[in-house]
Amino acid sequence: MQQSEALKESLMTHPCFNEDAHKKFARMHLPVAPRCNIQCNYCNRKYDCCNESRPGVTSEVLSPDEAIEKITLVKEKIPALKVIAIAGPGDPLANESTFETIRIVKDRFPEMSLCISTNGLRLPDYVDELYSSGVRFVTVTMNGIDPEITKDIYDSVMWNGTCYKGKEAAEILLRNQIEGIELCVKKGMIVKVNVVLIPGINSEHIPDVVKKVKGLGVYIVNILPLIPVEGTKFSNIEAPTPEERKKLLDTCSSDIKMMRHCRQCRADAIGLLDDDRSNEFVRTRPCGSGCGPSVENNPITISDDRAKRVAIASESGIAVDGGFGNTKRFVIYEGHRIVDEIQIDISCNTYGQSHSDHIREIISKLKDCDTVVVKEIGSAPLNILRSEGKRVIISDKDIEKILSELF
Ligand code: CLF
Ligand code: SF4
Repeated sequence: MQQSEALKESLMTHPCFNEDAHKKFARMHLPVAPRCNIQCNYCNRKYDCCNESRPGVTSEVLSPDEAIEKITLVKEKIPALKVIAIAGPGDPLANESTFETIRIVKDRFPEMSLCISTNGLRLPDYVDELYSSGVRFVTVTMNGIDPEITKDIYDSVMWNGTCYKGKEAAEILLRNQIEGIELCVKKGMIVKVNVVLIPGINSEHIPDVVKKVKGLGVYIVNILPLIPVEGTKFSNIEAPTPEERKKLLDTCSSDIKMMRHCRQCRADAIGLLDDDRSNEFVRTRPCGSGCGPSVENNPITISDDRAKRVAIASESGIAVDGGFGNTKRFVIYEGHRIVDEIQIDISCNTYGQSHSDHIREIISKLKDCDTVVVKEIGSAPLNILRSEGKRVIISDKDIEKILSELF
């Protein structure tokens, strides 16, 4: 379908789809989509760290209302803001909050271009809704067009309530990616395909992917180098060299426009591609991985009613020494008295879906507690606990000190 004049204009100011725009115009990612419906073997969203910059990482997960509020703040400080995007930290189309958010953005900020980055699994189901909510830019991450190859890239695909593995999983994903791209193109949306270059797995196959997506009407292709991330199946694969990537980009550029200026940004990136300003706008900055000085010390008010039943993450029993997602136990206090102990099985705490299940299980085990004290906590559980009215104290002090301050 022909691009409308308005869409051509939006293309002029999109920093990713148009290289000339990336030094002048800014984008803002809204991290409203924590869940994912597939597990890629290179993805680990467990490490929710403000010091790390790569897709899937965010310093906080926002509710749609919080995201909208943040746009107003960012717009004031960054007048070059032209694109509002949802790119995780999970898959936008696996999260209802994505749709709620984009509907409000379209209404409140009609001057912004809307952009979505997805694995494509649910794309055929949502093309109409995305279009009617104003989304005109869609990125699909598609790492291959041969399920024999991609079965080694995806650990699992959750489809219609069933968890598929191996070639069957790869086939379902591919079928939906292709159908979704075709539907987007038919609607007149501009589609980019991201391909993660994984040495020894899909390097030789990428030129075929590029030819195929060109035939589907894709506008531009972005070949991203694998980032080997701790805790993933691909953590031991070496990242491709810049030369390897450049060679592929050069080979494929005879077929289609190639993106060469991608910065592999975070799910909460804000600003010009070369000048990420997300740190300026983070309200809380807790780190789930335990790295860096990210402990947030909440002031403790004596005689707070909520401090009746206090769960303290502590293995030593002396100090707060456990992170929310990796402690083996919470000791439960009422006043200075230990009244219970909650053991946490951390053997199933890997990454992706099982990590999310683990976090949900801990939250449910703490449902009777009014206050939770941990050494560190990721923003997703922090937000949930706070939304349940619990007080969360992040501290590494001795337990006695914490209790004296509380009671
Ligand atoms: Fe974000 Fe992606 Fe939209 Fe750009 S990023 S959703 S298309 S507004 Fe851009 Fe960042 Fe590369 Fe993505 S530099 S990771 S390509
Ligand atoms: Fe889901 Fe894969 Fe994206 Fe991770 S990289 S959020 S597993 S689609």
